[in-house]
Amino acid sequence: MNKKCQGCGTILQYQNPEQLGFVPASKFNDAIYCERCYKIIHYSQKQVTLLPNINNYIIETINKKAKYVFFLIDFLNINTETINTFKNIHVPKTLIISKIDIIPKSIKKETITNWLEKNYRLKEDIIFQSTKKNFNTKFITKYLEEHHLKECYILGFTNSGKSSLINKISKLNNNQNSIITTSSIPNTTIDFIKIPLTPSLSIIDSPGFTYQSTIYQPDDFNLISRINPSKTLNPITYQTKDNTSILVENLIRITPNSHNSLTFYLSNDLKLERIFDDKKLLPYSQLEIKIEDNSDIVIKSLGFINIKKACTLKMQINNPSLIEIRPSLFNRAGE
Ligand SMILES: Nc1nc2c(ncn2[C@@H]2O[C@H](COP(=O)(O)OP(=O)(O)OP(=O)(O)O)[C@@H](O)[C@H]2O)c(=O)[nH]1
Ligand SMILES: [Mg+2]
Repeated sequence: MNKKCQGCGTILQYQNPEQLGFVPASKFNDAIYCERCYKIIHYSQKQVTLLPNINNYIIETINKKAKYVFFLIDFLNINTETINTFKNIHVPKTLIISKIDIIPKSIKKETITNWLEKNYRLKEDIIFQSTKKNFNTKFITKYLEEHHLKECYILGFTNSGKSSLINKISKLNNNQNSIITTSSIPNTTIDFIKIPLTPSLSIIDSPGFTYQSTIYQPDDFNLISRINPSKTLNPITYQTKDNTSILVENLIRITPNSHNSLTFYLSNDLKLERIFDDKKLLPYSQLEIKIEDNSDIVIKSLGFINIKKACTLKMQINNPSLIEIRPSLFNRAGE
């Protein structure tokens, strides 16, 4: 039988250093991890892992095989792409809003749940979880025991925190330290990894779903790690006048056509700047977007911007397909 890497699930091989699963021949017999995982774990090495798009393969496998799925989405990545992927899973499932340590305390969980149910028409159970704060990490094993389930799959887009959560659960159950490789670089987990928790209970990690497109280039490790928030979000509000633009680094420029209030829900490590003239135009075509009262502009793979008043705004971004508009999470009338 093929030997698999414990860190990423891929099949170990010693024939081709350019391909996934490589281990030097001299180390092959004793190897538990592939060279890539070894370098991520011991040297925090960052490298691009380009996987073919296996989103459909994951969905088909799960819909055929799985008895139960926990699907992770973190607060900044709630959008039609992640939610529709959740909806394409046709086995019993729970939605987990992961990394809730990044959600500002002022935003109540019930508000998010109500809004998810209403705006995205979700009927499944929604729970909130943080591996970092050890919040609701026991929920999954408890759920499996109570429902007499022998195993479940943990699914979600890349970087949603699946492997970190499974390592935590494994530590809580059998005091085993991190087995699966985790990192802020996309596509860390390559294939399914089954982790036994007790003789009759297992949890299965999965390769993350990949986004159709992202605001970052796959080798821009600096931006990728800054986009991925490690601390509670500190939303920044700008009151804008005519001709005021807000820049999010050299990624986005946004210019409402009248007085307005814009609140940015993005990683604190991104730099925002208010500018009053046309000097810092970005090298992207200018879009005109009509916004209704109290809407969010979602920028997939980055976060969202709340716009208080109906307006037309100009926006520059490298990839317009990353944008979607939705009724705000903070629309009290809609709760
Ligand atoms: N703030 C915060 N960050 C977290 C939490 N859990 C995981 N992370 C971070 O999120 C990043 C991705 O974590 P992983 O566990 O590797 O994510 P994954 O879903 O397994 O990613 P893939 O294997 O690429 O699909 C890492 O930088 C983690 O440190 C959490 O509860 N809170
Ligand atoms: Mg993983």
